[in-house]
Amino acid sequence: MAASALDRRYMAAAIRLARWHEGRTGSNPSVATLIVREIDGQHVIVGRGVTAIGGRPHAEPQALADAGELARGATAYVTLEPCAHHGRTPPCAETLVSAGVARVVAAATDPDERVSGRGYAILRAAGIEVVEGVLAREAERDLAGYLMRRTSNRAHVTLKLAVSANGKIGRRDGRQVAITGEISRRQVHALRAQSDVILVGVGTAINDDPDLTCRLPGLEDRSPARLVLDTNLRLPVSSRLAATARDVPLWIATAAAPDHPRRAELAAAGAEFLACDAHDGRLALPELLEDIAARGLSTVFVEGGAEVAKAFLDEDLVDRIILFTGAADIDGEAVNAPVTRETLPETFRPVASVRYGTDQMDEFERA
Ligand code: AOF
Ligand code: ZN
Repeated sequence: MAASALDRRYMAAAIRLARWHEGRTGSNPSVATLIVREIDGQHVIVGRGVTAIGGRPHAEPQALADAGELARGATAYVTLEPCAHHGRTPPCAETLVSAGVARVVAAATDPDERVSGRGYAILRAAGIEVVEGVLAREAERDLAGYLMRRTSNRAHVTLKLAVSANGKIGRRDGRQVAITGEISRRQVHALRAQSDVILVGVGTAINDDPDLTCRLPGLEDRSPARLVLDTNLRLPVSSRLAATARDVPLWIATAAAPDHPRRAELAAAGAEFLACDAHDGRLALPELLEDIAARGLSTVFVEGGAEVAKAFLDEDLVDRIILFTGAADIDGEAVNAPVTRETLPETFRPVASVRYGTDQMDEFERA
């Protein structure tokens, strides 16, 4: 049986549920399961599960435990193919079989080599009807970081840019200027909370002296690691990034010699170092993204500045662009945005466009 409108509706609900633990499941993707059955001619959700904080238990056993005996003969909606490997618990595909579900509707296929296709095979071998690929694109968008890490062994990159109405991202003298408003600022903090790593160049770190934390009420403990690209170790120990390194991880990607004097000072402040190769004074970004992925981290949120944004774009390492466009111009000597809505590479297609007060947010992803 093909997917029905009802299947898409429940899958959409499962995808929303999976977002609940986005960014909090370690190296595991946050996925969700809904158990749905007919009771007195009505479809009812009888079990819900989302990958637990830290990554275990998986979504399926939690949803099945929630449903209890009502799982027998029901339909399970899973945003990712159920796993087929033995971890600390049996494979989720086998748990679904034991619980006696009649049907499994799935969105994305799991590229994990221990799973890929095997989860579905276990279900089918047990006589369960499997419908694959329902709202796959939507689920894959949320799982983009995990899927990129599994298929390409590198972290997924989102580039955030705040651009004035006349296409500038700041003043040339470095003096700070507000481009976007309060609603956009909060959206950026929410985006930070969903990421595994926030990345800036050392120029931005010195000039703006940012915290790069998530300061939304209730989400203060959701700040990811902050990573500074700092070829020659110029980040001052007096910077706010270094001053807060004991509370929120600070990583410095550098090509500086192991005995560089500032290294010991920054290390004493709590910073960690990622050794990088540099070519012409620029850090090797593809290798850095591989390093990040090897640490089990999937998503990098690039917040500037212009040179860093351009370097990621030039090397075709940007997977998603989030462009905030303010209503006002930046007058005088100003820095041109590396991209604007008008000059975006053709490889990007629009996926969302929203007003935040007087600002415009446009989201694009690699086609
Ligand atoms: C599922 N349900 O909720 C999630 C899955 O380290 P482990 O044993 O937890 O396995 C991690 C792998 O489990 C991960 O790479 C992905 O393939 C799968 N994630 N699978 O059935 C879930 N989060
Ligand atoms: Zn599992």
